[in-house]
Amino acid sequence: MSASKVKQLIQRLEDKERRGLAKAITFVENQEAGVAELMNHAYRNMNDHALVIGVTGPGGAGKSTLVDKVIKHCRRRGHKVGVIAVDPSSPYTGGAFLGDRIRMGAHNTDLDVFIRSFGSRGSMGGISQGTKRCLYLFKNYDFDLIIIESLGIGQDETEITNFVDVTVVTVVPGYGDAIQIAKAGMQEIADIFVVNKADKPEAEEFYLQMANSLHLIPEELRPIMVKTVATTEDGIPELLEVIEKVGLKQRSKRRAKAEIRIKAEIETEVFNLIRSRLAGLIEDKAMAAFSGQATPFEISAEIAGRINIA
Ligand SMILES: Nc1nc2c(ncn2[C@@H]2O[C@H](COP(=O)(O)OP(=O)(O)OP(=O)(O)O)[C@@H](O)[C@H]2O)c(=O)[nH]1
Ligand SMILES: [Mg+2]
Repeated sequence: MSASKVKQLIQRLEDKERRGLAKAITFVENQEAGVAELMNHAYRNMNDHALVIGVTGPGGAGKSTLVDKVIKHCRRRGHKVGVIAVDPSSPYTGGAFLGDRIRMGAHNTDLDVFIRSFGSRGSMGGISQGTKRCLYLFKNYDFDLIIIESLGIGQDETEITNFVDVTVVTVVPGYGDAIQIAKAGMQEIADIFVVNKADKPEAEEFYLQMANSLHLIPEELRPIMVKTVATTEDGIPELLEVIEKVGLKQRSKRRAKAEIRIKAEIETEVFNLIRSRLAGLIEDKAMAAFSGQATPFEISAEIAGRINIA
């Protein structure tokens, strides 16, 4: 993209124009020239207005249905909502992109709801570079709530907690027992545990089991449990109430989370840059090891030695 086009796009972000946001996301996704300028601008101009919620949990737990109903209830209160849905890029269906678009389709014509789906390809653990950049772009706008839906089953999701104010982990009866959920480390990342599909006959026992296992966690750290039936909207008002309450508390942790997040992000970014720059050199040098001229250890030490840190 030419420099003047990038300037135009930046202007559209400044004007908080919705189509400009869609365009910026596509531009960033395609990694065209000029992305760095746009992202630097977007990062510098982020506002702290929106409460950012992460909704994670195993596939099929009802995350999208839940998010859809949360949007509906937020719109009734006049809140503007942005959604970033990270869906597994399943090789069988080509990704759940369409599924999510259709499920959240009721809001397609509403300008104060902006939904964007991503594949999870290229992500090391739950939240991809694309999602992060998208979040920074969203934060240039006036959304009251930004929701990130991501597929996750525990440990690999710890990263997301530093990008959001409130982490909602969605579980369902039949997914496994409370012990398995504890083993996956889900209660460590959850601020709120949603037991969805509470209409299922086994839900009550599952809920009690979960509540019991959470009792071992000190009260100030213990996730709050909410029962929902996303399809019928049962429990959604209660969930919103809890989100608001937890959100107020969690906003004070923004600085601490930013510190962890920024370090991790720079690390990822630097390693990616170095990796792409060194790819050719490593390929060439590998031939030397292959023909017996040097060992892989000697070659590694030589390449690493080229990076001079004063
Ligand atoms: N019985 C029942 N079914 C539900 C409930 N919530 C969602 N479902 C159904 O569960 C299925 C999966 O729902 P989704 O909202 O797509 O779940 P998801 O967690 O977003 O799925 P992925 O994005 O593929 O991980 C759909 O058929 C929903 O209609 C619920 O509370 N009760
Ligand atoms: Mg979904």
